[in-house]
Amino acid sequence: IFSKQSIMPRSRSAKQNLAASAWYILGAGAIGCLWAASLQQQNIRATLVVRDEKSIDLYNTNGGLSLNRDQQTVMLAAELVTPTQIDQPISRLIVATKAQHTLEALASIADNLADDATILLLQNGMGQQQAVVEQYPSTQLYCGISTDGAYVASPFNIIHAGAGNTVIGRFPEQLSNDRQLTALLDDLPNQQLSLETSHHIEPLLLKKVLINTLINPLTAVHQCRNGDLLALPDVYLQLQQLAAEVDQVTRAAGHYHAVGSALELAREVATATANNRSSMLQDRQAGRRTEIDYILGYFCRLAEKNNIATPLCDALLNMVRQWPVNDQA
Ligand code: KPL
Repeated sequence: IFSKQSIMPRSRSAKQNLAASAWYILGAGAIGCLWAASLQQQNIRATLVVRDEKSIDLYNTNGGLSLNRDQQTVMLAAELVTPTQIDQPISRLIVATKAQHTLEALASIADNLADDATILLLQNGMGQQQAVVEQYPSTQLYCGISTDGAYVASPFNIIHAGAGNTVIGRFPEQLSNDRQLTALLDDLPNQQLSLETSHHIEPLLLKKVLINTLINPLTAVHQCRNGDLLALPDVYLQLQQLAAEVDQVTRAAGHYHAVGSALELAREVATATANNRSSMLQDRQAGRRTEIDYILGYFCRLAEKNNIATPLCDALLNMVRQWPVNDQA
């Protein structure tokens, strides 16, 4: 592979950054590669942890990590390792796997994970955050909620199609962590990506999972784009029923004030992302396991806890869980 120096001339402060310990990244999908590339562009070391040598071969064949942004393609050299090749303590870790793979991915590098490591989860879904807190209680956990649109055109070729922003906050929320949050942002690709901090990440996570609950399963079931949820009358009827069930759940759980009317939220997002194929639709069409248990499943568990009947939520959950999965996908 080419040397990093030939790709990116470094500034003095960049050299200092490169001397700092690397961010390790679990999950070499669109978001993991986008962040690896953006970190490298900002001269912050990034090491992608991949499952096996096959991924390293694919990376080498591609000649590195290619990022297309604003109609320009840059080639970058991230480091790639498999879990068994890691020979240093990991003090900074980004998890960009699918929600359901979080614990398994963390377990693969747990021997190297520093007790007080900073972990940043860049994922959809709800439930995995609490699981990480319970299994790795002495780490510093942060969550990022992103509206960046990125996809993998082919292995290690990433298209950053829609520049969004990422809001990052401590999980569980903590008072007066201003300095830590600001320091974290300085250590992240804040010149390449639009990053913000929040002291109240939990309502934002809830809102995001609510959006995904309303949009993703229905678009995946009907194999339609987000905007079709409003345009197709039969599908819109289901969206209304789903939203009514979700409102009952958020009211009973005391979250309604934080998230508001589900139908309004769904209409707003389906309009703004009308042409998108939701991530769950993409997973279904590619034969990948979906994140349903951490999206709609989260609301079904909340409904059960609060004794609310949610027939449509339950039916959709069962239906999506049964889709065939190709483990090679
Ligand atoms: O986050 C999304 C997803 O597809 O997972 C939305 C916001 C629904 C956009 O497609």
